[in-house]
Amino acid sequence: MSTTIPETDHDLVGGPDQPLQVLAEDGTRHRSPTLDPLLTDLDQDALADLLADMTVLRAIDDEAVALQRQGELGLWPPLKGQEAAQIGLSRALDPDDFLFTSYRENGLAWLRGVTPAEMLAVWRGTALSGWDPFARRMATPQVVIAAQTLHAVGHAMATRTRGEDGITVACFGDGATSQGDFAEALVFAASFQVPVLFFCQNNQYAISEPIGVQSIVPLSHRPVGVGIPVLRVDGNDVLAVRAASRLAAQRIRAGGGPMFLEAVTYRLGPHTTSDDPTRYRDEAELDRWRRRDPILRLERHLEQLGAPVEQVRARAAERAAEAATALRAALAELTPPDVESMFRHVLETEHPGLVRQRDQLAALEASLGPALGEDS
Ligand SMILES: Cc1ncc(C[n+]2csc(CCOP(=O)(O)OP(=O)(O)O)c2C)c(N)n1
Repeated sequence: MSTTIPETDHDLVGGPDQPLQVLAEDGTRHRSPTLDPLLTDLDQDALADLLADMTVLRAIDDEAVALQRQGELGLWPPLKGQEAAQIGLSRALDPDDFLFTSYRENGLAWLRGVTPAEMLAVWRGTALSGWDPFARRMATPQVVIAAQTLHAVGHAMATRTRGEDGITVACFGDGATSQGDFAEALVFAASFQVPVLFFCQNNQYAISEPIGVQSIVPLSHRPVGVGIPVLRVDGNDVLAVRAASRLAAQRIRAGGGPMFLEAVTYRLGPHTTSDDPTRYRDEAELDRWRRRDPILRLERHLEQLGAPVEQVRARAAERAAEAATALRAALAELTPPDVESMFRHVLETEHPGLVRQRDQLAALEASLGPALGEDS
């Protein structure tokens, strides 16, 4: 039996599901009765800062891709195109708020003060986990798709029980919404009115699976079914994401229960540096989304405001170059761990199976003699 795959990509074409937008593609400012009241604090300098933030994220991402191509990193999941979503969310949160993310939110990690060495360690293979989650108020990247949505709900329940301030945010992609973990997290959050924000960066693909195959309705329709209110926002519009994230965070902080925010965006690069996106999407689609580039859009807006855009761009480029240099320099701090350490933090008490594996590995290593490239 053959089935028809729906063609829709639920993008920005209008209709009742049109995402909230403040900046049009050409940089023109729309009136948004929902979002405008949350943007009154933004003067030209604040807009220039947002532009610089996005430029920095793009630079660290480009640099990390280059490092991977030069053999310095094993893998990298590019965030290019998703800068507005990550900056918009980040700039709406309080330092106490706690984030649970997947592997693509390296921009959020950067803004949480994760150091370049901490960020690169996992991708270089010198650490099993990158940083102290409590110091950064951000768990280390989750690779098991959607698992962090459950962790976030549990964390949010715990903070409420302990009477702590701060909301919990679960960040994930469109593909994660197809997982059972996500459905369980939604139900639990709704039933117990948990102070959690579900933040979905819908970048249109779960590796090669387009959104039209994953869901025949916008993803933001799903939480409504369990009683979680939603916002759907243009994820390439940094002002809209910032305002919508603030709105959601305020509501959750005030005891309003969970919320779901879908940021409709696009991954301009490959899924990871091991992926070849030309096998599953065409140039025309890419061009369409390049025109919606979040950085260009804010630049155009600044131009329309009569801001000194050349100067703003130059300052942003300076910060971006510093960040990229810091990233490359961090490689020097990353030394291979002692191999035996991978057995150390798995279980609290020693387990015979693990001890056997550790001894087998030690025997294998000893039988191989000095490692390749080492002076004998
Ligand atoms: C439970 C589980 N199933 C499958 C995979 C393999 N996998 C890795 S990334 C990915 C796609 C995730 O897509 P999405 O949630 O949209 O996030 P994005 O990578 O687009 O940011 C899949 C299926 C996995 N890591 N975990």
